Amino acid sequence: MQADPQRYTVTAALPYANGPVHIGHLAGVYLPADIYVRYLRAAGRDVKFICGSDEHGVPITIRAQKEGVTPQQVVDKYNAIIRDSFQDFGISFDIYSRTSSKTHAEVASGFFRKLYEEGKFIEQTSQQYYDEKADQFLADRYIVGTCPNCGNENAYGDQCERCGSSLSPTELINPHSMLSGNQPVLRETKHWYLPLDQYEPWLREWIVEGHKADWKANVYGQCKSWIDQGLHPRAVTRDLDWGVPVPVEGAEGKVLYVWFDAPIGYISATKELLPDTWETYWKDAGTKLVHFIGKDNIVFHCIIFPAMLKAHGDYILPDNVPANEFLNLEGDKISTSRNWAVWLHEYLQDFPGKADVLRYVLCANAPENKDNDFTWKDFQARNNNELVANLGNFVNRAVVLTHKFFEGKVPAAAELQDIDREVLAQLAEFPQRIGELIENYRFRDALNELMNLTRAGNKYLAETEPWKLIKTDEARTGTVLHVALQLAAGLVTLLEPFLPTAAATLGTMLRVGKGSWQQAGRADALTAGQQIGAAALLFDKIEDATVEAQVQKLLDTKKANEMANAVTAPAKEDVSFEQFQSMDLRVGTVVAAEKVAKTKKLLKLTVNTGLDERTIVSGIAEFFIPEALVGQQVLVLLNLAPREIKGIQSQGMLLLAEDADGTLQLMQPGQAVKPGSFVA
Ligand code: B3M
Ligand code: ZN
Repeated sequence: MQADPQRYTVTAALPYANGPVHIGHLAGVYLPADIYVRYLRAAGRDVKFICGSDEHGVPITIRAQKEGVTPQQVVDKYNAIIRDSFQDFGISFDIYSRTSSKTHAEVASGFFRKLYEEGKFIEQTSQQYYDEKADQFLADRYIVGTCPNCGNENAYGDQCERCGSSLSPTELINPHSMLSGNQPVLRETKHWYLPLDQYEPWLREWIVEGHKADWKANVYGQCKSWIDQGLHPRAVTRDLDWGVPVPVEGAEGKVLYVWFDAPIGYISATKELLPDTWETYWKDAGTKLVHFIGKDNIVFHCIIFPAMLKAHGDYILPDNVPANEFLNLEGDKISTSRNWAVWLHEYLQDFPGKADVLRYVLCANAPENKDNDFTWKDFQARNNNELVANLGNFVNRAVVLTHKFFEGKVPAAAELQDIDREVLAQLAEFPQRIGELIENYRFRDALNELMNLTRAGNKYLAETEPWKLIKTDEARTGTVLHVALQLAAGLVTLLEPFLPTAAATLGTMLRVGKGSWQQAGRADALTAGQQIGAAALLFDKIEDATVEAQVQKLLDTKKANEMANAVTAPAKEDVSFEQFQSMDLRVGTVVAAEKVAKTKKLLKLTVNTGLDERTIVSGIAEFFIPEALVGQQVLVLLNLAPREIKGIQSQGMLLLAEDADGTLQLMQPGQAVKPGSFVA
């Protein structure tokens, strides 16, 4: 680990501009990166926080095809949505760029050309699937066929989503092109490969030996297992018409592989931000480079990109790559295609002004070392019990009592007692303690420590009871509130990396700006006699109904997915016309209905069939209120042999439509007809 760097380059994975961002992205990558950077800034370090949209590659062209628009339209749309979401959640990038920028095309092609000219690539021809009708080579994702392992007929050329096995396109049985539906043919094509095998000894030394101690166990473990399995040359170009064109002769119709150009996007974005000094942030050994990513990006950032940087020769290597595990949602894997996600832009529509609450919950429950689960119940509990009852309550009591007893002026501290000194001593320790945790990428623990500080503040107030003390000892009450206010003022700085909006509101309340991290423990931000601002609530309670509505939204999603995926049952065998005619199907009218005692599903109906009034027992109790059925017309199979159900003679059967999710509806004539009319 680089000990005392002169400056930091901090990057966060470039999200594909093919969809909005959700809580999993925020929790796994952008929030920890933002906390880290905000902390470094407060500690007075020189840091640049770099991100942007990843706008190339097959994910974009597939989305374009699905939406019936051009790739450019796709990236324009989602780049704007993603950029706004990050801004709304206070992710404080110094630049949020795009890999479709002109600078990026120049930097990425320059990078490729240097490696090409220095003979760092190997050229190889191979057979790849070609769609003769669409007149193009097919990326893996554009080929569907039957999975050789599980028989799924919709497996992709790179993966079967049903059984999870990874595939190559030629393994698919009966492959066809997603573009034309045609059977693709194999054609020869030439590509450039980065010979990762040549970098294996160096990677082993750099990672396996060099970063065993300071990289997170999940990151280190993945890298080691990749290296142990042996590395192979990897193609860095593709046959595609969307991307950075391969800048050499004889490469018409080819672009840089998206995972070649995207990480270079970090460099181009820095160049856009700092046209004159960007090189110090990428080439000077005094710079500490840190990549925040999700776990599915580890090999690209720890093996392939470093090998590219090494091959190039001018660049520094990452000091750390703090990748997180995944966040699940209500027990299920977050999934864009199943719409199983809390989308950041939708969250803010439902919880306006509550970006900090989500930041808090996602950090407190971050999937730092294992996959974690986000639930709305936990969200509510953390807001109500931790933000409102702990943090908000402490600050509010200090500020309100100061207004009540001292006209909103910071009271002077008289002689300090042990209890005052203890709480101030705690405050003094916190900046360093929290700072160290942040520098070690332990954001959950850091936030937990911060909450320990506000817990200590609450305990202090509960023990000193200034609201009672005022009746007997005004000077002592002043001291207590002085101490409490200094603690609150320290929080303005310490809270800021985690909850920037709350920190700013608190700063306005106390009329102090955020100070330097190192001085946040000094308890001298406020001077006796200084006027403070009005009390404002930092957080408010989230009601049951509010989170229940969110859970309902997810249940609706689940149901919609089930409906969409439900398979229609296969056709039954033919029946003769006579068989059909033998069934006495008629319209009847319900004249009475009641639940069958001690059953969940059964209703006892009395139906006027035109011939008689008879009893029919039907399993529809979960879907109808008995009273609402009275007067309704129904279709009845009259000559079904009578059966005894729960001791009741049922004479006939109601015809019902059963939806894919099992919901039942009555079959009814479009307009009222005379009971006893035939259904034919
Ligand atoms: N766009 C993959 C992803 O969004 C990819 C990251 C690029 S970082 C250089 O997960
Ligand atoms: Zn399969």
